[in-house]
Amino acid sequence: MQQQIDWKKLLIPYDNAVEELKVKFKGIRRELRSIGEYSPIEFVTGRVKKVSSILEKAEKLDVAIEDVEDGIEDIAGIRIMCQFVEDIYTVVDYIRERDGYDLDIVYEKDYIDNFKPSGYRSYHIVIRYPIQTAMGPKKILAEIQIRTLAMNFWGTIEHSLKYKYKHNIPEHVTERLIKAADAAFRLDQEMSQIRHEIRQAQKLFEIRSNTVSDI
Ligand code: 0O2
Repeated sequence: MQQQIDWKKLLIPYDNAVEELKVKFKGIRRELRSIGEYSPIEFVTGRVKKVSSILEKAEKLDVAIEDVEDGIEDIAGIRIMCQFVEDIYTVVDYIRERDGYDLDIVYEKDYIDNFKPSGYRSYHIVIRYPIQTAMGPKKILAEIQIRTLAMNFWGTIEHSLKYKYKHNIPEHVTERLIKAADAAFRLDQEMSQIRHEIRQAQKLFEIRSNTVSDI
């Protein structure tokens, strides 16, 4: 007989993990900017998967409901957005440096070098993250997705189209999406070529804004 799951209770540590991880990565940005350094992190978001999505994914992956905590790696997920592709790998290095300290890396998936047939690009790191619960310490799985703003723009739109078409996006839309993913990646490559100029301009603009707000 299928075990009754208390989803509210099960998801509390995941909620806490998402909040903690968001604070930690936003903290890196705040720290770097406060000392006048460039931050490879533009912004951070996070979410806990909805129960309906957990159940859907469990069915897709053939994971028993009582095994979802081990079988589904992205119940807790955070997304780190970067300006440039190079920044993604800087953030990956930050995370690798933390391996064994406040998180354990389980594995990494580079969907930038190996983009998906859909056109999806992003860097994924699955971690085990220690969390303190009222019942004691617990290590949960979480997925960190690191991507550029352009990759995020594409991913968000494709995700909503998948939702609209219930995963059966019409062929002509799929073809457009693949072209759009390539165009977004070309935009990232073009921006990378002039990233030093962009960064200098942003720094100047920031100094000017700070001076104006000081008046
Ligand atoms: P949600 O709503 O974002 O949580 P696979 O079976 O190998 O294709 P798998 O096992 O689900 O993929 O794991 P993977 O590759 O790590 O992908 C997990 C998450 O990456 C997805 O979660 C999405 O957030 C994102 N993702 C992966 N592929 C695509 C894609 O083609 N398009 C978009 N927009 N996002 C993608 P969920 O559970 O699918 O959705």
